[in-house]
Amino acid sequence: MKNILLALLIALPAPLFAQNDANMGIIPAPVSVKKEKGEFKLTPETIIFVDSPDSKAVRFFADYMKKAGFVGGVTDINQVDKKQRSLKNSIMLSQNFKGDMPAEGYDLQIMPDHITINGRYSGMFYGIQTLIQLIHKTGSSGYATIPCGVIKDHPRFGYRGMHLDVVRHFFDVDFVKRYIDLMAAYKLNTFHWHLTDDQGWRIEIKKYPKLTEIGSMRAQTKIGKVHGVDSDLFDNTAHGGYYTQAQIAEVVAYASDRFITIVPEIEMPGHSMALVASYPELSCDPTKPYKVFENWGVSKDVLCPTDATFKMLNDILFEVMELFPGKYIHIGGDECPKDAWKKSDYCRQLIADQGLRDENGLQSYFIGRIEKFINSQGRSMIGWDEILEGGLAPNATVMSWRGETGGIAAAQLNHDVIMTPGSGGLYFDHTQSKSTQEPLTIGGNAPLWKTYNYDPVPATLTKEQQVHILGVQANMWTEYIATPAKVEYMLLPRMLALSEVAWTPKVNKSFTNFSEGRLPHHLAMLETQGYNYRVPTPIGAKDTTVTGDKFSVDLTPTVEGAKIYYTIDGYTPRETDLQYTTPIKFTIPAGKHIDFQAIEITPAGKRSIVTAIKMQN
Ligand code: TNX
Repeated sequence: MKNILLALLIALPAPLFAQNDANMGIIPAPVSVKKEKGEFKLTPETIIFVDSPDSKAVRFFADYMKKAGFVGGVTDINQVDKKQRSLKNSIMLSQNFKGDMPAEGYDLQIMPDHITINGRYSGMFYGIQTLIQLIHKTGSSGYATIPCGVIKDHPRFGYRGMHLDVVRHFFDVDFVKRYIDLMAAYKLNTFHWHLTDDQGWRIEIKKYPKLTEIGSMRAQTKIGKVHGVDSDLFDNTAHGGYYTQAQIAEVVAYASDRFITIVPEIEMPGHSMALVASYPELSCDPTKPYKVFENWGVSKDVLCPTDATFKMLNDILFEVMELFPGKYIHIGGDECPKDAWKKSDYCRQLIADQGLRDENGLQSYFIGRIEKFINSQGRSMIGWDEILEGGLAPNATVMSWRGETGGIAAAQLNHDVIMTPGSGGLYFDHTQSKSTQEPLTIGGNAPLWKTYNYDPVPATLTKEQQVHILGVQANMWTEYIATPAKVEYMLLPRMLALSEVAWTPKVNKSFTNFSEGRLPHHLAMLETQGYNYRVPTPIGAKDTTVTGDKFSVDLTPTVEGAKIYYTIDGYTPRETDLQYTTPIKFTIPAGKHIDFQAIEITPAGKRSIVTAIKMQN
């Protein structure tokens, strides 16, 4: 038993920082942490008391502990005779405590002889996530230990989102669940599932089977960048996939068990070439041949605003709403070229009949009609910030992606807003450093510090308008991300920074404490769980040129247990080179230079990019 606990708890030796760190190593940093002396020892005899055995949070914890080798299960405290109750060596999960708690909040008390978590629904779940992060293995006692402290916590924002584009590249149910696991561990609560686009249709719609028969498969895929050197090269390999309704239901339930709501996105009227390829009669020119888009960028083949189109979209949305019980349905609305509408007599007539100004007005008319249907079903609509152009639909929530301008304008119109600007480091398809050693990406630069420092609430808004900022989301567009390993590389560690943006009070944030004090342990834990991630370059190492005759290089690994290797002979460092252990002093003769190059390699063999400090005199 003892050994099982040792082997399976995702525990690593209690790191020094956890003892020193003011946040006890927790990500996202809590609202308040009071460290206490001592530790709780988790033993096979520990009793887990609960007062709501059937709640989702309790079931999650019971399942987690079982997988970790703890066979004791949970005990309903109401079934235990009052006189026989002893809290000694117990963990008490209480949802029926007296008093108020901020939304999604929890209190966690760890004392040497017992632990208590008070929290309701997601609040209890987040208390459990924090507790799991605090479980460490010690060398001496052989049991897992949890450092003592008192934590009071609740999120800054109610909407804490992570998006995944499963169209440009398809990812199967198992991977989507893995992604959801990560979100849950870091207290994100909304999964924006981008299910349809020009390059594919990924959700079974019973009434329109051609959507998946035709629309889920593209014949081939663009190689490299749209405007790259060989911009007319394709891979000659079919790519596709879709989720059956049963699979969707499975993922919705899996997410719900982890207090994650899914926002499904069905793109319209643009980004819908897969739909047009399946049902050409919904385009403005049904005589044209259409195929599922094989290129990246924006296709000009969009939906025509006919009654047939609205009927089919309503039918599709109806099935979508049956599958996804959440409040929000995302209808895209972004990047809709108006070329096809401009050429269409039907559209010209519709603009005149409806008294619209132009094609932008027609886009508003389109979105407005869809919103009416969504609202009639008791749901709310989200759209990308283009839905502001030509007039905003009355109840729409705006997702601001082209900077914050759209979000600010929408909040000033008293509409709800979710901030997700690419300029704020929230486009996780952007590169994580300016080094040419980074893998192919769409471009842009979104280093970890940029994501971390983003603040979703623009100072230009009044207090009343700021209330409309529901929260924040990062987006994972996958044009240039074809594999699960690369999704994880682009996601981690930036998603941990996002989690702190979404959860932690601004005054508690510190990039140095996050990246140097807490992240190294989390990356080591993620590694033991089999996740891929980008190994941040060692602290103190960056591409730079310095001039002078004397230098000292002082580096620290960014992942617990990782090693740094270096060269000074111009060769790329690797594990066969000298290991960096202590600061090194260099003296550079006049007119000479030395290139100090370093690489960090983790216990599992993951490698950072190579950084070079050119020291010249
Ligand atoms: C813009 S964000 C898009 C996506 C692309 C993404 C690439 C948005 C509403 N539209 O279609 O995949 O840029 O970064």
